[in-house]
Amino acid sequence: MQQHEYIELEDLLGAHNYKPLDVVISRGEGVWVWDVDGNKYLDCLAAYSAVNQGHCHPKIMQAMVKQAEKLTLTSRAFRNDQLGPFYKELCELTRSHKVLPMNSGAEAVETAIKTVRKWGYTVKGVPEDKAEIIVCDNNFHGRTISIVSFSTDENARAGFGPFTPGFKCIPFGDANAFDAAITENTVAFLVEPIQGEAGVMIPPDGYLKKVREICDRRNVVLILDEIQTGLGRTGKLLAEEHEGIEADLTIIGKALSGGYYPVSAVLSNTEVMNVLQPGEHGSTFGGNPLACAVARTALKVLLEENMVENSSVQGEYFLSELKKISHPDIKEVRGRGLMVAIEFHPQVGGARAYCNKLKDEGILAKDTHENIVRFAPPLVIQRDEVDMILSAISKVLPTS
Ligand code: IF1
Repeated sequence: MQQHEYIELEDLLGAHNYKPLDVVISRGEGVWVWDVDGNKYLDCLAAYSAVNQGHCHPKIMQAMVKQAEKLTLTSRAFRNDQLGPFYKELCELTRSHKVLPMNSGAEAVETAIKTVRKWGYTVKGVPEDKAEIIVCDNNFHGRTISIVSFSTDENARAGFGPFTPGFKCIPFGDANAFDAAITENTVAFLVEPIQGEAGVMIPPDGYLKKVREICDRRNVVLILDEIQTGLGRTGKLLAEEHEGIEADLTIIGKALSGGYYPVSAVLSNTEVMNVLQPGEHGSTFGGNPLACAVARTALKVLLEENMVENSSVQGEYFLSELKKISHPDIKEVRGRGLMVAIEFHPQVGGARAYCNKLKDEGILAKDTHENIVRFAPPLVIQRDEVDMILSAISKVLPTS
């Protein structure tokens, strides 16, 4: 089949809930992907940070095949020989006490919401059905009805009501606004350490430290959504480390499987998760042996191959070089580790046009919120490959 035939099939038979770039990818390896015509691209999206370990990491693939030949799914009605070791390795790595394994990121976010509500009623003493969770403007935590109920992005929520109550939105990055928004019914604060979809929005230094102190003082559970920022993306294993704090609940997903399988988890380093009793929550595939085997190896290679350190080193280089580019179209460049963004001035006509030009230069990147292009390549990227991104960016910026 020709590239256009794949595109026509997708457009004819698929729901139009995405508007992808017209590139039909058929193979991936490390930071590289190839389309059906054999054109090679450097992947600067890494499947929204689900492929931090690089496309088709051989060791994760081997772990998946080995486990798939033995046992894939038992349901949690029985135990299996991968779940306990997965819990142990994940808890040791993240200094957590407990893990609740799920599949998609949104499911893990919903799990955290259910858990803190129950904690509010059974431990904090909030009246039944009165629990409030504070979230931030321009948040992105997934696409379920309850999650889009607290989205401030009309694109994500319009037409999907009625919505789930019990959420309050405050400005991101403002610790005083958080303190002022807390009531006696507030059970938790759910926030991304860096807002990804919003366009790599980095809060002021000390923000999360202040939020941590307020949560301690006001008996509010701090939930950090590290589904995108976690597992090395920002140059630390978890983005919370940049502020030297620990969340009460941490949500991870995406790169937890290196892109091989939907694996997510809620990590708890306090007693919050103990409120859940048998039969109160679960999922058919949550914690299945294949997911656990894949995740164990995905975590192992992340550490063994120093991907977190590489994210910090290459990210610092990438950002420092980007900051040297002075061009009237560029409003700001920002980032932490290999979570980087270029914000263009509105009058340049949208970042999508830049993504199409970058594609012609062999770089795949994704625009967000009209004027921002995100660059989040796999954490295995090397200096010469970062230089290829930089040279492509310089090429596509019109000579003033
Ligand atoms: C799409 C965005 C990114 C996430 C954070 C939870 C989830 C995500 C911080 C839910 C998922 C994905 C979803 C995907 C595109 C992508 C995305 F553009 F939508 F916002 F990365 F920025 N918390 N993000 O980033 O995890 O249920 O998807 O496993 O929906 O188009 P999920």
